Amino acid sequence: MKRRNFIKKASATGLGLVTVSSTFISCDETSEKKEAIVSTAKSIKPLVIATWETTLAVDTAAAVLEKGGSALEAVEQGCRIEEANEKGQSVGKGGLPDRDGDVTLDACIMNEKGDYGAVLGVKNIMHVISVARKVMEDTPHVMLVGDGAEKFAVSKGFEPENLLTAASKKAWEAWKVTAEYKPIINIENHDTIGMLAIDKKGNISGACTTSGLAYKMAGRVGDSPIIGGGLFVDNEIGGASATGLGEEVLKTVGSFLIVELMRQGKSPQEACEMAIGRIVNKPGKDFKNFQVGYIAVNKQGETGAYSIHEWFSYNVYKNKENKHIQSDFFNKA
Ligand code: SD4
Repeated sequence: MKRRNFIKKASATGLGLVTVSSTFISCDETSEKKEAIVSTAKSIKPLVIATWETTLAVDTAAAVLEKGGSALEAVEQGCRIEEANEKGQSVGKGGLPDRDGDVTLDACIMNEKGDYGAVLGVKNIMHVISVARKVMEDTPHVMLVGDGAEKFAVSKGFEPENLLTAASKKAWEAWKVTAEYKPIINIENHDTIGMLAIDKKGNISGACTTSGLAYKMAGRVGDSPIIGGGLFVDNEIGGASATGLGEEVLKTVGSFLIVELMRQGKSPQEACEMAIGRIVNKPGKDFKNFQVGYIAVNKQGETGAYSIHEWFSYNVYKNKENKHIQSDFFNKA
């Protein structure tokens, strides 16, 4: 979308955007003049959207925003709730392990400046979302993997601990009886949390954290910690996050695709639907046996979500209300 149209559209939504000359704010490819968009603080209502039924996580993030905290702080604090929730077997402590019985976590975070940090395949550290933030803020890098990420976390004061709970160990032992793995809808007990927030200043940030697919091959990494795959944020346009079979999200660079479609003028809902379309419309794609779900938000605070199958839901905090919503989905057959 052209900058001028975007400004017009934003003004029509009552966000009270103003333009000022600036040299430090980016402009679209065609504009000769550099223009900045500054949101007037009064007009912005904080917003949070997160995958699955993550009510407490969303409430936690919303509380940060209502107190005037940043979107970045909100998504980190929100994701930490799920990482500490041992009952959620796809995130943090209590996550289902890989085939070898090791719980390995992936996470990433992206701020309103377009900075990004991620950790991949980390053992023994529960709050990997916070480690990802440290990678972003305290290193010249964007990704740390495996032992290096764990060492870095420990150097930053994170306490190593065993993440395999008795319940997850029991589930893994039951799985080992047949040791058959194929990605079947919901076998992963999906509850990877992807979260996007807009703070009172109008800034957008996002975060995503997961233990990945249950009983994955050792070393396997999915979409969740990969920029543009499980998460992407562009503070001038919006953000998107993914859950489900990471291989399919990665092959279509799903979250980046959604943000780019919004840049071209699609609503968050239309963009999520088109990104699911990219997956299911590939020739011969047997999408009946796997799930992918997307959430998105744009700069105007409009939200969208879509999945291949039903069994996808999300939470939205808007106008001081936190609602759990069943996503619309593609495969209605
Ligand atoms: C992955 N997308 O590792 C993650 C899995 C997931 O809920 O979303 N689980 O592929």
